[in-house]
Amino acid sequence: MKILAITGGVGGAKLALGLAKVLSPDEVAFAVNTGDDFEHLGLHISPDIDSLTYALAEENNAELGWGREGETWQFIETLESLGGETWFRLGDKDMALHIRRTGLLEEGQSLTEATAAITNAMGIEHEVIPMTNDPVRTFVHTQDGPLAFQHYFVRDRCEPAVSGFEFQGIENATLNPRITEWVEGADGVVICPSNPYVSVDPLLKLKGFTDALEKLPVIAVSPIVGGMAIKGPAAKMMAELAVPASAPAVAAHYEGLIDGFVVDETDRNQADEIKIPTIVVNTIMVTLEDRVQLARDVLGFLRTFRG
Ligand code: FO1
Repeated sequence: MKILAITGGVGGAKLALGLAKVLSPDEVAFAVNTGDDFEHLGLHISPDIDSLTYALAEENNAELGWGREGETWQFIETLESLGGETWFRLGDKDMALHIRRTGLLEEGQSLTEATAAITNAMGIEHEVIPMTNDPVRTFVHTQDGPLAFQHYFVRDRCEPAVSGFEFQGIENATLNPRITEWVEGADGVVICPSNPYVSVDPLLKLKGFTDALEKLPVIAVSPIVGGMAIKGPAAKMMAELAVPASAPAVAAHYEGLIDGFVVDETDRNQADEIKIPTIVVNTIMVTLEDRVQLARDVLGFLRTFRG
């Protein structure tokens, strides 16, 4: 079975690892959000690509939810002592990746080529495909005006109430041709449990992406369990957007695009509110086995849609 997995950062990356354990590099590729990218300290930083990369390399920092495990912080602490900007925490090993990517981009490589150079160097065989090679920057609309995503998410700790989102550059951004090519021969698409508004919507808003998915079965896994996001501000955003923070509300967000939905056991009693075929399984991924089991459940569900 050949599928495209769509993912953002932390939550989605967990299922991505499960899928990578179950499917070979010619059976699954990962399309990842780049709307969180930003220029910082002269570096091009791609947080969701990095979360996915570290997850696939099984080197992600589990307690932080981002960055690399076994990290040290000499650089950022020294930068602090020199009066530099340190609200965005960059670990010593993580810094090497940002410097390597920035160097490759400055040599004229595309974000896709730079990402491939890094994933290859880290022994990752599966393809990590940035949603576009063009600049797209997510802004969050708040009562005090638009906020660049990392300022909202990290500097302001997701405290400002959101009223909407904007993906600057999305109109002129070209969907990564590798995604179009991969989808050509695919049997289905899995939307991993990432934030629908800021991690998945940027991909869906790229010209041509939803058309490319038209003829394929698309399954989404709810990132909301029991009215809460496992990680991140999705539930808070939904409340601020006057949308119920519930699995059915996420299914409704993807209405028209998805053919099937996956909800956690916790939300079994809400499954019948969802108009499209829905399965109820454990979606809370603590162990590697949880990740693999969810991947198997999702793939089994996807197979029921193959005409
Ligand atoms: N998130 C934080 O909450 N605090 C940080 O200091 C931080 C640093 C950081 C460095 C590199 C990186 O790739 C991600 C980092 N993140 C940090 C997470 C990042 O903001 C989020 O992963 C995404 O942008 C949202 O998914």
